Amino acid sequence: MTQPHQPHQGDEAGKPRLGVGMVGYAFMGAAHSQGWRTAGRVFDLPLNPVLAAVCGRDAGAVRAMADRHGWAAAETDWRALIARDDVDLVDICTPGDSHAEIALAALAAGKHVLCEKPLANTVEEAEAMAAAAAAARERGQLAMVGFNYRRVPATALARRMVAEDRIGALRHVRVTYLQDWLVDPEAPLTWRLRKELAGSGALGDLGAHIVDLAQYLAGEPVVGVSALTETFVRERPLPAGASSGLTNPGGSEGRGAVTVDDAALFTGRFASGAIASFEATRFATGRKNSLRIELNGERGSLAFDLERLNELSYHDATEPDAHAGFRRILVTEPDHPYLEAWWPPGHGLGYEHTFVHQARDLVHAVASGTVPEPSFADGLQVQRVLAAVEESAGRNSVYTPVAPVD
Ligand code: SOE
Repeated sequence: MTQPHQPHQGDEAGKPRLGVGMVGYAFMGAAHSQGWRTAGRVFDLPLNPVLAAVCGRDAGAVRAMADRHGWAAAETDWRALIARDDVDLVDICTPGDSHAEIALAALAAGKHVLCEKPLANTVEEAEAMAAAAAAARERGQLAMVGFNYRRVPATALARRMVAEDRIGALRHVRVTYLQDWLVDPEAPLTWRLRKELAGSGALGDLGAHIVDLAQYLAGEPVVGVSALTETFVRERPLPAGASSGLTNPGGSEGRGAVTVDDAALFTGRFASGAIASFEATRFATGRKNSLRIELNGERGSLAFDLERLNELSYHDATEPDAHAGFRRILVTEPDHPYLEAWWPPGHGLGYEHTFVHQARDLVHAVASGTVPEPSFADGLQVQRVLAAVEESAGRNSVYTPVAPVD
């Protein structure tokens, strides 16, 4: 095991350098590249993130991606990427089946780690990763999970308002994440529909986001669930070429079995007694990337809709009935999370900015040595909820307890 990697000194920005090595280069790889490239140009960061090397199996494709997104080098072996001296932090953007192996190797090599969600494909893998991250923390290394929706300014503001006790004791959380890219029964059987690669379907892909967001905003863990899952289309055409998981540029060759859920519905209970409902599906015809969350408390409510991500709805129940009601907070002001560094007041942000904020927060954590959130322990907590959902669905919707992470 090598010593924790110290950022290299003296780059052209006059700040210590944080060399980033990324494994995986499809949709999430492009999103993370944008985050790393932009964070230091918008925010005044204590370290200068440098796009040192990107890794993928297809040499030509990964080289082209490196050139397009500004990575200095391209590798075809992730172990070689981890071993590079100019890589201080390993960013994992691969399908879930390789998260654990790469993260454990990177931590053992003394690197910091950012891992895309869901943390792993199984609770066992997530437990090993959380344990390795805790041990690495003692050596000064940090590990974070990429739940990027925490980094929309409006959701970060909602968290701040809950923490400031602006809605009082929490009663309900209502959250849905709806997409429709599988409605067509001829949509290809990409890696996202294969359990051995993706772990689960809509549950791990979309459900992981809403479980994390619900727990983050509530400020407490889900302690039990009751669930229902469904696979509507059980066989699909096999993709012929490489695919980002959402499209099928290469055409099709034969058919194969879908081995994950298409949709997951579940109810949950928080430690405080608040209750929640969750819906994650790839079959919500007409819904492209619709994530909505509402929290109802004793003294107020908050509601967020990703399709209107520069807004947060707030109802303050302590106001006189005559003029109380939901009002729209335009989350575009310098007082709002992350917005002091962007555009003049009133100018909004989009999906890609969440990855810039993620990079910003991780760079600050590395510089200050504080555990970044969501940590691998937070990722494990989500994984336990997902596993409980599968267990409950398998048992036909009986209440299933979840042990909270310490
Ligand atoms: C596909 O369903 C997907 O790209 C997810 O994997 C992402 O995490 C989400 O942000 C958008 O949709």
